[in-house]
Amino acid sequence: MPGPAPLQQGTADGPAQVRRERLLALLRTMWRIRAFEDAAEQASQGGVAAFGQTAGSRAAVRGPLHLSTGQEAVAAGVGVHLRRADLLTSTHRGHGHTLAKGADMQRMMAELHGRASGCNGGKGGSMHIADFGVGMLGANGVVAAGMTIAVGAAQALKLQRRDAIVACFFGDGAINRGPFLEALNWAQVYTLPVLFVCEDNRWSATTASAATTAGDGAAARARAIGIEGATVDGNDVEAVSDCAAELLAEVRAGHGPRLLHAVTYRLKGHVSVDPAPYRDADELARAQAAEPIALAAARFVALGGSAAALRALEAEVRAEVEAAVQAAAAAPLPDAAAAFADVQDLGHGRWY
Ligand SMILES: Cc1ncc(C[n+]2csc(CCOP(=O)(O)OP(=O)(O)O)c2C)c(N)n1
Repeated sequence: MPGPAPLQQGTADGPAQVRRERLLALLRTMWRIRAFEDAAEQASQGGVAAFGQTAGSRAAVRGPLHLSTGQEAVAAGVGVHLRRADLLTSTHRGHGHTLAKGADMQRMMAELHGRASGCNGGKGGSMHIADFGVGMLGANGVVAAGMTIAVGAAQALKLQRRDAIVACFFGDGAINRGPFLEALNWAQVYTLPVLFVCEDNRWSATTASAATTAGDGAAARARAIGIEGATVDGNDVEAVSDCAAELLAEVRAGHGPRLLHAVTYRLKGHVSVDPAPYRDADELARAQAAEPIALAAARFVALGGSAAALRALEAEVRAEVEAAVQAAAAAPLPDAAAAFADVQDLGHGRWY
C-alpha cells in the first residue's frame, strides 16, 4: 500500500483544515465500524462449531459473523457520498456498509443479538440485515446475489424517475459468478444509475482470489462491456472518497453505471470463529501495517490534527458501541408467533 499522500502546500492553514475536518468525519465512520465489529466479534465467540472451534450456545450472538475489520475505508469513503434516498445492496460482510448508509447502530446490534428490537425484529441476523428506512435493501448470504437485486432496484428508480442511485457492494469472489456479468450487462444496456463497488479484500473464504481469477480483475471486466471502472487503494479513505465522488457524479448525471474496484484486505478470518491458519503470517503482518484507520489517523496528525482529538473520538465511539451491546443484551427476544410474520407462506402459522 502507498504511504500517506503529500500534504497540502501553502502558508494558510485553510486547505489543511478542510482536509482535517473531512478526515475526522471519515475516521468517525471508520471507528464506528471497527468498534462495532470488535464488539460483535466478541459477542459471537464460541457461538457455533466451525473451523474447529468449540461449540457452545451461550454466545450472545449466535452463529459466525463475517467481519469487515480492516475494510472500513471502503464503506466510509463511498458511504459519505450517499444520500438518504439512495439505495444500497450489500454482501454477507455488510455491517460496515449498513452503518455507513446511516442505519441505527442500536437496532443493528439488537438484530445481531436476535432481539425483537432489531432492525428486522431479530429474525434476519447479521447476514440478512436490512433497513429500508435508510435505503439499505439487505445483506445477502448468496455470493453476488445482491448485484442483480441492485440492478432491479436501479431499474425501478429510473422508471419512477426518482432522483437517487443504487450503491452495490460485492466481493472479489463475486466477480467469478454469473450474476456479476448479468448485473453489469443489464445496467449498461439500460443506462441504469448504479455504482458497483468491488470490495476486494483479496480472499474468498479460504481461497486467495488471485489464484482463481483470470485477467485483470473487476474494473477490466467492467470496461470490456463498456462500463467505466477505476481501481483505487481501498485502504486510503481519501482516495476512495475522491474516486467515489467522481464516479457517483457521473452516475447521478444519468451516464449509466460505473464501477469502483477498491483493493483492501480482510484482517480477520472468513468468519468470526475462523483463525485463518491457511494465510501467510507475513502477508497478514504487511496488511496490518497498512490498515486504513492507522493510515488516516497518521495523516490527520501530519496535517496538524491533534492526537488527543483522535483518542477522544475513539473513546466516544467505543462507548456508543458498548451502550448498543448493553441495550441489545437487555432487550427481549421476539415472540415465538413472530416466526410466522413477514413470511410468504399464506397458510395458518403452526409448528410442525
Ligand atoms: C453462490 C455461493 N457460493 C458459495 C458460497 C459460500 N461462500 C460464502 S462467502 C464466500 C467467499 C466470498 O468471497 P468474496 O465475494 O470475495 O467476499 P468476502 O468473503 O471476501 O468478503 C463463499 C465462497 C455462497 N455463500 N454463495
